[in-house]
Amino acid sequence: MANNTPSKNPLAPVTAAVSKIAASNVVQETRNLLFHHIHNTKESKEVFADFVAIIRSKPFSKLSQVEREIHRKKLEDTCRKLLTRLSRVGLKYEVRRGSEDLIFVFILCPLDRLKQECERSRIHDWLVGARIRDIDENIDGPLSDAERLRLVHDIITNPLSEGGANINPGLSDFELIEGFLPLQDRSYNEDWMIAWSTKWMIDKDDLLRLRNHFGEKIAYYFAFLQFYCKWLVMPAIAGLVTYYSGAQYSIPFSIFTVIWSVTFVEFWRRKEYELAVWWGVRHFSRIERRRTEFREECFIKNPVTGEQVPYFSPWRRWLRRTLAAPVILIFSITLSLSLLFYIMIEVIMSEYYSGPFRDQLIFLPTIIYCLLIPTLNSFYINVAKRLNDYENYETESSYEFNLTQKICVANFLISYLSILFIGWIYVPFSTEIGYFFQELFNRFGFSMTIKKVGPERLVTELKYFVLTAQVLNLFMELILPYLIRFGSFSMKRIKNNGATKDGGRNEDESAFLKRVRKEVKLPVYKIYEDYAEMVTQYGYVCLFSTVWPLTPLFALINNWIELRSDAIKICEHTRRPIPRRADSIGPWLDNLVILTWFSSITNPSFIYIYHPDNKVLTSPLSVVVVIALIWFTEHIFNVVHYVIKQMLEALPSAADDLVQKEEYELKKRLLEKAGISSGSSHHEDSDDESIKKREDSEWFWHSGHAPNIEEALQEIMQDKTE
Ligand SMILES: [Ca+2]
Repeated sequence: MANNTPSKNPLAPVTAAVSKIAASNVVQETRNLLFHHIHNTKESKEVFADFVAIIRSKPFSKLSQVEREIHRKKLEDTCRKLLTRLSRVGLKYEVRRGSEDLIFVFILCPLDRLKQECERSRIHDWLVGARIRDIDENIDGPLSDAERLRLVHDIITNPLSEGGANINPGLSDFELIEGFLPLQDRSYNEDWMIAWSTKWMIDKDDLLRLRNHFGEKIAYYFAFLQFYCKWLVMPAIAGLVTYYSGAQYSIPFSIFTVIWSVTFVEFWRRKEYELAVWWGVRHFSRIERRRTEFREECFIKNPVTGEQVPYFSPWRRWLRRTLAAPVILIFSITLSLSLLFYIMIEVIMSEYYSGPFRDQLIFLPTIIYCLLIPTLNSFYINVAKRLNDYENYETESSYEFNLTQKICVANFLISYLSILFIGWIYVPFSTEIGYFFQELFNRFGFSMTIKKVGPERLVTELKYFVLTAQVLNLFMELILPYLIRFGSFSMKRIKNNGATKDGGRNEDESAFLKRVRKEVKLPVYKIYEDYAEMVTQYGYVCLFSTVWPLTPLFALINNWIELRSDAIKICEHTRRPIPRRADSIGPWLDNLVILTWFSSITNPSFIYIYHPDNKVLTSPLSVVVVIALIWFTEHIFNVVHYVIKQMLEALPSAADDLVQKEEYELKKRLLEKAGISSGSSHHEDSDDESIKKREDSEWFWHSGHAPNIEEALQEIMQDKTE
């Protein structure tokens, strides 16, 4: 297949030279140059493909004759366009019918094309200052799985002007394409799960392996989880000691919690930067590509590169953001009121009400909660998405950042509001609230009893939230997917009466297609949910540990399991994520900072209200006193935060050394290149796993030429409904 990449590349002169070299080499030569491989003697018929494009059609048997023709035409157009674009950028493809409503287009990037893209991407990164190592660094060595997939995904989705095929699932011409799916690497997954379930701690090398396989974005999540888990050991021990010493609302433990939170966040900031340097993604945000959904106002000249780039005025974006603010505010108020309404009903039913139907009415609050809160929340998430789309962000990370911040408002309200309400208002003013309801009930002729509510009510509420949240999450992530799959499997069995057509030309292919179908059925991995779970839990630890000192211990136990169960989730219960780069945990760091700041308010406030030696809250004046004290501690917190930050900055970091070393090496190598020394920078021979797999699956791919588009279409367009 020809390697005719469109030449409107911004780096045209450089890449043109590169592609000339690449084009002159036959696949075999490049392969020897680029990757050193060992023949795999073991007979294996696994197909090696970079991606599967999933095209979902409507089931033909359910359409009328006319609709069928229209849909068939649309399907054919999509496929034809897809295959044309793929072959134009030099990718190989094979088309198979997956099932009645699925078409699979398997995509493989020839090695020479991969090398070409690798160089293009490296040069680009290097020019804009994202990488500081040499541009041909690593090119002689094997590419990591994550890098290979990312590059191929770039070729598929990059705009035509940048040498890509500009295929974006779900948009205009490619509406019927559901997405691109990298296939799970079963041997890697198996090794991963065995490794992590047989050791106590995840080390640096484990994370590197993870990053090489799934990309930095996923690796950052696990790095954060591991780091957080390690840090929880300290408060867990302190909490355990406090709990068994019998001290209630312990002041030392409370101060410890706040200082621990600040230190944790600042240390993570440092760690995050070290990882970015170590993984070579520092300054990645500078080179992030534009979102396909981004709509420009006009084109302007980039002051650095001199290229014409699409532009959207930041002022206009700010205006749009200000429009979003009242919407978010109104929703927050509605959600808060609904939550308060629910809590009040719950309190009345469980503690005051003693009239008729009490046994039945006790379930009323749960029913209200289940009907109201998830509905409101999903409605809000939809609105937030629309608002965020409207704000028209240029890069994926800025889009994600703003969406996360919007959604987190709701998340935090749902997670913390009821605990705060019970701790700050309900328990301290229980007598007043009790009299109010007694009067109200009497007016309607119901009877009720007033109970004095003690601080244990707050502890019960917190325990309920912390423990149920953890058990529920584990169930949802680990057990529910099995149940759903088992359920749908048996349903299918009953429906099909055991007969499933596997398709495929031979046994190996049938088995392969069966496996692909299975992976396509799985949901897409949403990293957002995993982060939200962890950050919410961090909130419970730093905001409410004073109330129940065992909170960090339970968080620690949960997270140790979480590290493993999330690994299983990615391997077994979701599609393999497309590797993405990242240089931090993004918006979540800011959420950690906000929660930490908030902990400087909640911790002292609970001490003032509940400490056994303190009897302040007896008059309205005491409320003023509490607020004044909180204001005071909050200021102390800011000073402490500043000091810790300064101290950390003064400490030398391993990352700084690494950056300096890289800069030094780079200069040295550039000098060598300039002819001062021979540039013998070839890496050690290494066998690349993916090369072996690639060769073993050659039977699947048409040799030399890709199948003719018409020929390929024939394969899938035959009506298999009869
Ligand atoms: Ca999780």
